[in-house]
Order: sequence, then structure tokens, then C-alpha cells
Amino acid sequence: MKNEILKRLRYSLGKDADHASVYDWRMALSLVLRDHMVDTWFDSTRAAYGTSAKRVYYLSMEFLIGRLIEDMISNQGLETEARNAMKALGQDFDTIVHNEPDAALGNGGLGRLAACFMDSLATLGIPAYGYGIRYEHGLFEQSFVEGEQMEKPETWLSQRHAWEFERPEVQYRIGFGGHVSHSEGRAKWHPGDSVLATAHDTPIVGWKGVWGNTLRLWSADPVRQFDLASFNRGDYLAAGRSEALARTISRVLYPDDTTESGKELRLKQEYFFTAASIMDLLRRFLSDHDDIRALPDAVAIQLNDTHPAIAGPELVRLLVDEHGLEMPEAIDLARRCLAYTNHTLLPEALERWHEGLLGRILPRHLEIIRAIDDSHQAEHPGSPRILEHGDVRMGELAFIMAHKVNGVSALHTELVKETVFADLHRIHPTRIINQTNGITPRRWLYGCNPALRNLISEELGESWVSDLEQLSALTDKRGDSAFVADFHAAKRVNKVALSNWIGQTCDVQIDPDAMFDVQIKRIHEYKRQLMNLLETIALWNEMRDHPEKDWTPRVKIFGGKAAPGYFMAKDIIHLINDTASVINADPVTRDRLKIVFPPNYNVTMAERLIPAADLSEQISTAGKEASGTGNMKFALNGALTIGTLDGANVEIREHVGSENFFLFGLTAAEVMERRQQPGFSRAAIEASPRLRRVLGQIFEGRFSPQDPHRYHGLVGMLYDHDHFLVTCDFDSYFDTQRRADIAFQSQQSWATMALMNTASMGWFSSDRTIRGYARDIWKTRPHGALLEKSA
Ligand code: Z15
Repeated sequence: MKNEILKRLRYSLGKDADHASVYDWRMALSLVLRDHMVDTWFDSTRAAYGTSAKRVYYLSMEFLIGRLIEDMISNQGLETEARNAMKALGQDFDTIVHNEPDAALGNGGLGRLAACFMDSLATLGIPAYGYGIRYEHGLFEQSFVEGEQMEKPETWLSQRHAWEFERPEVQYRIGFGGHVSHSEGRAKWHPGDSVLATAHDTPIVGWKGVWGNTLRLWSADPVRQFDLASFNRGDYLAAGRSEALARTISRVLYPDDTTESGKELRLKQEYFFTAASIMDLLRRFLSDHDDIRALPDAVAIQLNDTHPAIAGPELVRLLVDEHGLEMPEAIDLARRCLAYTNHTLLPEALERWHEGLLGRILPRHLEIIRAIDDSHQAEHPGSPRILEHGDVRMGELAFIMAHKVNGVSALHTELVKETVFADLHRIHPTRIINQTNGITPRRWLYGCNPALRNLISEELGESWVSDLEQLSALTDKRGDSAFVADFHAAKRVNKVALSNWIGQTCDVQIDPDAMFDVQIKRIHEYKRQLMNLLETIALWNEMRDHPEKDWTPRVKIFGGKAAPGYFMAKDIIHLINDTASVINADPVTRDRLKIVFPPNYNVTMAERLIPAADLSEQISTAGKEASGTGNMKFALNGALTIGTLDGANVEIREHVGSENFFLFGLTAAEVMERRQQPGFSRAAIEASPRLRRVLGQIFEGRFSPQDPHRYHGLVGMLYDHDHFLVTCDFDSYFDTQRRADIAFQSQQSWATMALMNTASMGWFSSDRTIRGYARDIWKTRPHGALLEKSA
């Protein structure tokens, strides 16, 4: 490998070893790793082609991948070789690894789920393509200026992307606007504008390097070649317009998580990547089939939320306008290919497009949507409409065009049936099913937590990495005090490493023996970072009132970004940072309580924080978090959860045991009921002197003395429209935190509970989730055997 690296350095990067930078070495190593992968990748593609196996197409606006180098090394079993080679070349391996920028092509859970699914699809050997957008700028970079969030464009592509293959020959022309002509019962769309979608492929190789799939991301390019004619005719403006459009379409990821931006460019992005993906999969299908009616036997298209829901009308359009099928048959054929995953019940996240806007950008699609809506109505009189009050509702469109609709946790799926899609569920009672989310154990244990990984492998060998339920064997170790001590020691190694990193990045000294209490996720009112902070202030007050007591030392760690236009979320960030300045400087509590908020939370930071956590904050208002996946990562790495009965918390608690989980708060049903009571938040504040005191301090400017009015709006919100019931759950949360304090005092029993978490989390592997999709939705089986078949 050493020689291969030197060769790449010389011939691909044009550098010699004496003048190579960290970047050059990282690139040379990455290219060598990529070379290794190509053979597996080709074999898999050939095997899938040879047996004309059904292929899965996962359409997602987001793939939150993070770094890839460690996946590429460990999945191919090249750890020792790669380390030794870099050592022989006099390079520090970790420095090289950390030189890779995160591919942050996603906002949060939805995008990270897509990335975990890609890993599991490859590990299980299911022929699959991920389809998305190659954003030039991923999620913005966050910094804090005097405690306030600032956003800077992210620039991961300012360096060469080591893993991708550009495919200039794989290009599709994507139209926008224009008009539709009808003659002899046939419609034809004449787009007014168009751009080219160019494919960029990243190979995704699964565990042990047995199978490789493709993540195909589309970039938008101007149609220069095509418009040369009109350019020569003197229509310079038209040519220029397309160029500008092309440049903006794949420019930047919209930074809104679970809120609809409603922007025209966003709709264009959605159509752009969906249309390119559908054309691409049809081309692949037609290369080895001649009957278009066989499409559902060869193609399963999964829509990751409604963002690619235009896939339904687009597929129907191609079947009718280009392949000459009749509308009813086309709709039926499309439906048998399509399935839709719902990720939220929050009304502000449900996509709707004004009919006028959609019709202007996609005139033919609007006609087809009307036809779909009318035919559904004719079959099921009185059913909900896709078009309502001049809006196209993408949820209803996705539902009606899918043969299966799934929720992402047991509770969420039940709520989908009872709330957003209650009427459609009555009409199609078998369509909605559950597929509880999962996480890839390759990244979220094996990769990010070597201390724990090694301990587990000493006990079980390495087969748990692709068969996570084997962790249950660790349950037997809970009475083995030597093993529990080793488990505890692994956690401590991670906590020391994190303490050092926080010392460097936040300039705050923290005690590795304190409880590390971590809340990392997007900043959103429903996730209730504010409640966590209020509890922190209440604890601070009590520590100051009773300094003689034996307090459990705590480090409160926050991480996460607010959407740039979400002012309440930005206020919450500001308040956390303001409070940290005051509390961290207090000599009375200095050895007992610290708040840290490292800026620019991303996948790589999660990989640092999660292995070092003792307590995982999963405190959303019950009924609001569809699933959560961070909750799973923490429990797998031996953190205890403090949480509500929300999303996958419910199932995590069932698996790890209620004695190993700190439960608090109202249930989803109680939340709905409480909201109906007038003045519920004032009543809750009235009943809690502890909460009243904290709100008073914030209101009076205790944490913002330079600007004492700064948080009047925020406190006022809690009094008058506490939509997420922070005030109602506060006391129960505070009390449960004190139970956690007491439990932490016995390190031995805490470590045993933590061990029980790790041992019980096997079911939450995304391998299990993907098997579920394959069995219940795609009707495809893991094809690991394909390779041998074709060999
Ligand atoms: C997103 O990250 C999620 C839902 C959405 O509707 C959007 Cl637009 C983005 C998250 C859920 O909030 C989270 O609970 C879930 O675990 C995740 O999707 C993956 O299903």
C-alpha cells in the first residue's frame, strides 16, 4: 500500500513526498482506497445486471454522509495496512483522517437516515442506487459571535471530492415551464427552459467489502450544446437564462429542517433530481427489458419524505406521453413501483405548492396531478383531495401514488393513521405500515468508538458488526464486575479525549468524572433545548443555595444549528451561550456545573460526543419527534436516556428495560388534552416556584446584563403560547434529573445500566430496518448470494 500511495501521490496529484501536504497525502490514500473498491463495485453491478434482479432506488433530497475515509478503510478491512503504510511514510494517520471535510448534504435525521440506509443496503447486498443532489454548498457553517449564531457558506467542494466519479456521459435534459399542446388525445410538453443533470457516482461498499452500490448525485449544468442554435439565431438572452438557472439549481442545500420553505427554487430542485433519477432508472430498465409493463418487477422507488413526490406524476407523464400507455394503466404501474416514507406530523413541515406556481413550472405535471386526483375521487367518492384551496398537497399526492406508506417508529405510525392521513387510511387500510428507523453499527459503534468496539470484540469476536443482535450476549456480563469495570474504563477513555478536545475548542476545562449530559440535534422548539437549559439554571440555583450538599458534578453539552430564519431557535442558542458565560464563571459552582456549546455541530462532532456521553437528552414533546435516531446512537454507545414517551424512545425503553431509562413527562394523548385547557402554561408556572424563579431571572436579565430585555419575548412565549409544553413537563423533568444524579453516584450500578443499554440495542441496527423495507415494501431479498451465482 505504501508504494501505491506514493504512486498516486506522484501521478495523480503531481507531488513528490518531500513537498506533499496533509491534503496531498489524504488524497493519495483516498485514491488508493477507491481503487481497491472498484473491483467489488463492478462485480456487484455485473451480478445485479446478470440476474436482472429487482433494484431499489432511494430518492432523497439529503444524504448526510460526513467523512467517508474511515468507512472505506474499515469496510474493506484495510485498517492495519493503511495505518502501517502511513506510518512508514512518516504521516500521522489521525491527522490525515481529520483532513477530510464532512459531506454535509443534509440537515439532520432524515439525511443521516439515508446515509445509514446506503451503508446497510451495501452490507446486505441489495442492489440499490441512492439518488440525490450534488450540492455545491452543503449545510452552512455555524459560528458564534457574542453568543449569537452566524452562518457562513459551507465549501466542501473547494477541494477535490476524493470518492466520486464524474460521469459526463450520463446526462439528462430537464425541462421547466413552457406549455403543453394536445392533439389527437396525446399531450406534449414544450418546456420553456431546460438544464442538464450530470451524474456523479460515489461507490458505497458494505461491511467486509462484499457488495458495492452507487450513490448517484446530480449536478445542474447549462445546456450550452443544445442551445447553440438559438444562440446563433441571436437569442442570447434565452441561452443566458438557462445558464443562470442551471448554476443555481444545485448550488445550495436549503437549511430548513422540518419546516417548509415554499420557495420556487426548492420546487425546481425537487423536480430536477427526481426527473433525472426517473429517466436514469427507466433507461437502465429498458436496456434489458422490452415490456414497460414489467417495470414493477424490476424497480422499487422509495420516496424519502414528500420532497421527491413529483416522481409519481413524472413517471406517469413518461408512461403516457412517451410510451403511449393510457392514463389509468400508467397510474397503476407507477403506484406499484412507488412507496413513500413519512417523517413528520408537524403541520409546518407538510409540503404544499400553490397550484399557480406548480402549473407555471410544471404545466404537464399539474394536468396529470388533476387526473390522478380525479380518478382517485371517482374510485373513492368523498376521499381527501390532492388539490385543496388552490394548493397541491404533496403528502396526499405521495400517499395516493404509493402502494405502501410507512412511518418511522411504532408511535409515529399510529399517529400517522390517526391524524394526518386518517381519512386516506380508512380508504386504504393496509397501505400504512411501520418501519422503525435504525442506525448503522459500522459508523455508530465500530468506527466512532474503538475503545468499546475492542472490548466487545474481545468478548464476541467481530461478527456482531453485521449482526448486531449478538450484543445481547453481553447481558450475561452484567454481574461480572471485572467486565463492568472494563466497560466503565472504555467510557472514561472517551470522556478524557472529549475533555481535551473541549478544552481546546471551547476553552472550558471540564472534569472527565462529571456526568456528561448531552443534547445534540437541530435546534427546534419541539425538541425543547430550552427546557434543558431552564433545568440547568434551576440546578445552578440549588447548588448555590446549598453549596454544602454532595452534588453530582455535571457538564451540560449542547450542539446543533438553527435554521437561519427561525428566530426563536436562534434566541434559544443565544440564551444557552449567555447562560454558559455566567455559570461557567461562577466560583461557587465551578467544580460542579459547566455548560459547553461547541459550534458547528456535524456528523464528525457527533462521532466525538456520542461515545463520551453518560446521559442522552431525548426530551421532545410527546407526539412530535417522529422517531429520532440520535437516541439510538447514544444508547448503543452506553449512555442512559432521559426522555419522554416519544418517537423511537418508546421502543428503546422496551428493549433496554424501564429500569435502565429515565422516563418523564406527559404522554402524547395527555399533551393533546392539556393543550385544550385555557391558560395551561400560566397554571404550570404558577404551580412551580422553581420554574418561576428561573423565568424571573431570565426576564430580569440575569444572563444578559448588557441587554436586560433580550429575552422578554422568549419568556412571554412560555407564559402565553407554550406550544410545546415546556412549562408543563418542567417539574417532572427536573425531578427525573435528580434521580439521574443519585444513580450516577454509584458508578458501578450506572455502568451496569449503561452496559444493559449497549447489550439491548441490537434491534436498532439499520440492517434490521432495511430487511423490513425489503420484505414488506420492495419485495426484494438480500442478494449477497448474487455474487456467487454470477461468478
Ligand atoms: C427530518 O430530519 C426529519 C423529518 C422531517 O420531516 C424533515 Cl423535513 C427532516 C426527521 C425527524 O424529525 C426525526 O424524528 C426522524 O428520526 C428522522 O427524520 C428520520 O426519520
